[in-house]
Formats: sequence, structure tokens, C-alpha cells
Amino acid sequence: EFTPTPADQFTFGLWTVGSIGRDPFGEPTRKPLSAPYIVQRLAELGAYGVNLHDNDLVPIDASAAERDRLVSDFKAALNDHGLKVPMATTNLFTDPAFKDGAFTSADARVRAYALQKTMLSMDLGHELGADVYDFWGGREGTEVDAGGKLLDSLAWFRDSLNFLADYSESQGYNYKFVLEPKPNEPRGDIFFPTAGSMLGFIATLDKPDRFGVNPEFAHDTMAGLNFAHAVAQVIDAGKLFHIDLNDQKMGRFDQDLRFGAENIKTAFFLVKLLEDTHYSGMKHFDAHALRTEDEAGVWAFAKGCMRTYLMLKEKARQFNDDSEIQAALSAYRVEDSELEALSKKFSPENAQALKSRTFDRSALGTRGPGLEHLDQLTIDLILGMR
Ligand code: 3MF
Ligand code: MG
Ligand code: MG
Ligand code: MG
Repeated sequence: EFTPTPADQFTFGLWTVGSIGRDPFGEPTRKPLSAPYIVQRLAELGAYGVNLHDNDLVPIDASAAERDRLVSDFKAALNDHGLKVPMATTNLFTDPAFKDGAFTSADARVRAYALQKTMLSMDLGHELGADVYDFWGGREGTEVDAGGKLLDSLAWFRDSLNFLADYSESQGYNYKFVLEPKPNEPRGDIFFPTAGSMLGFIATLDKPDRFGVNPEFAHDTMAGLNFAHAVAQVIDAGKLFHIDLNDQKMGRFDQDLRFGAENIKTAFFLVKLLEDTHYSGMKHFDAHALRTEDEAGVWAFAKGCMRTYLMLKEKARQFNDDSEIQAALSAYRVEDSELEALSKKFSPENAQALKSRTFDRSALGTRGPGLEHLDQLTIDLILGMR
């Protein structure tokens, strides 16, 4: 029970289980794992796929021969173990060339190089079968705004995405692009800090239908935001093409904790939202084992992410089947078909009827909606007491 299969559509990144435990204050605590070995282990654990940045597989300074060998060994492992590559992305943050941004660099040469690197990475992703392409603008931001490029950065980023969407089409690639918001880290302020800001920006692109959002649990939580609320807005906009699952303490450095390790209640409402709305995209665990861990800890981490998701999915099913919870939910909602009909859509008649209506304000203000009861039932359920 709670053992994943590929049908669950769980994915990891080469960079997630492959994390060697480096942080800004300390050297790596683990040895690198080869891409084919990661493929084998993830397949054994029941994952559906593995995602990558170009340089997770091919070092930035690899020769053509080295690239071909690494790619063909990786493809052989994918083939042997039946693992897919659903999403690919570009590393536009590690190399010093990108220290002041990639698509939003004030240096036109860096912006052009970022386009070149992304096109080559899109070619690689296509070769591996990816149909989602992610843009996380890790270095797209500032620490100081003295450079005066705030509006230029938006225009440069827009031009780059329009260019790359056209490139994709010209190559016959069928990529759906996802934009991944994060408020800060590694930059002091990253452009497009929230899901809502990405949604607003997508509407300004030449081909908005090609673009969706890739929200991440930890990114909203760092900023003290409620991740389930962000995801609901993305679903409402029809833009949830991908999701990065992990966990995080509010206000801390980017922790990328095991899914469900910290904010279990938000994780529950998130899983319930994804399951109730039949989210059909990949569930990607963008997290890594604690720096304290050895390789056994890495696989315990990976198993734990998937197990917790499946346990919360079962809890969501129980929530929906629990008659006492459902009764509390119905009691929470007050229905009034006459008023709902008047409020649904404007007409001069509806407006007039609402303006002349008398409401019992005092009764509205004194009603107890029963949320304490409902929330405690939820806690009892999550803690396994129902
Ligand atoms: C950083 C992230 C990124 C992105 C990745 C691909 C390195 O906080 O979340 O991980 O997810 O670039 O999507
Ligand atoms: Mg992240
Ligand atoms: Mg991270
Ligand atoms: Mg991410």
C-alpha cells in the first residue's frame, strides 16, 4: 500500500536525487550519482520519469563526442528501465556568464548566448521525448535597482520567450512552456515572484496558449504565501501544466524539503485540490535529501515524497466519503436559489431587485459557520483518528 507505480505520474530531476549536498557554507557531503544509475533507481522505486537541465547530463564544456556518449548512455538506461523524460529545462544560473541574469541581462551578448543555450537544450529535450519545457529565472532579478532595467527586463524576457516559442514551432517541436515563479534566492529579488504575476505576464506573450505556470510549494512558502491558494488560481486560469512539489519552513532559505515534511495541512489541501480537479500533468518532486544524508537517505527521501503524496490522496478520498465531514461542509455553505439567480449575472432587473432587497445584516453577522468543527474533523482525519 502507498507504493507508487508509473501510473501515478511522479517525476524527479537528475538534480534532485542527484544533489550532492553542497550549500553556501559547506562542501558536498555526497558523491555524484551517474544519470543512468539514477534512472535505474527511480524506475525501481516506481517513478514515471526523470527531468533535467541540459547541464545535469552534459557538462557545459563537454566536447561533441562526450555529449553524444552521455546522451546515448542516458537514452539506453531510459529504454532499459522504461523511464520517461517529461520535462526539460535550461541551466541559466550556474555559470558566471549569467551572474546578472540570462534573458534579462543588461549585456546583449549574454541575452543572445542564453537564447543559443536554450535552443540547444530544447533540441536535447526533444531528442529525449520531453513535451514540457520549463523556465525558472533563477538569475533573472536584481540585488540593486540602480541599473535602471526594470521595464527593459520585462521586454527582454518577453522577446526571448516569443523567440523560443517560434523556434519550437519552426522545429516542429510540440513543447508546452511553463514559467516557474520564485520570489528570491539566488537573486535578492527575482522578477515575476508569484504565480499571479506569471499569469499576468503570459497574457502579454505572442502565443499565450503555449505557456502555463509551474508553481512550486517551497517558493510560495518562503514568502509566507499559501501554496494551495496559488495553485487554485493557476487551475482557474487553465494554466496548471506542471507542478513542483516539496516543502519548506516559512521565511527560511530555500530548503527543498521532502514533500509533506513540514506543512502537512497545506500539503493535504493541495493534494485534495489536485485530485478533486483531476490534474493530469506530472507531479515533480523538486526537492533533495537533507545534506546530512548518505545515499540510502537519498532513496528514503525519494520514496517518502511519493508515499506521502499517496497517503494524502487516500486522506482526500476519505474526506470526500466522510458523512460527518460532508454534513459540516453542507452546513458551512448557505444556499439561496432565488438570490443566487439574481446575483449570477447582471441585468437591469437583477440589479434593481438586489438594490431594493432588505437584508438582515445582524443575522448575517451573527451566524457561526462551523469552521472550528470542520477544521478539527480535518485534523482528526489527517492524524488518523477517523
Ligand atoms: C529552484 C528551482 C529550480 C527549478 C529548475 C527547473 C533548480 O528553486 O526550483 O531548480 O525547478 O530550474 O525547473
Ligand atoms: Mg525551487
Ligand atoms: Mg531549490
Ligand atoms: Mg522548481
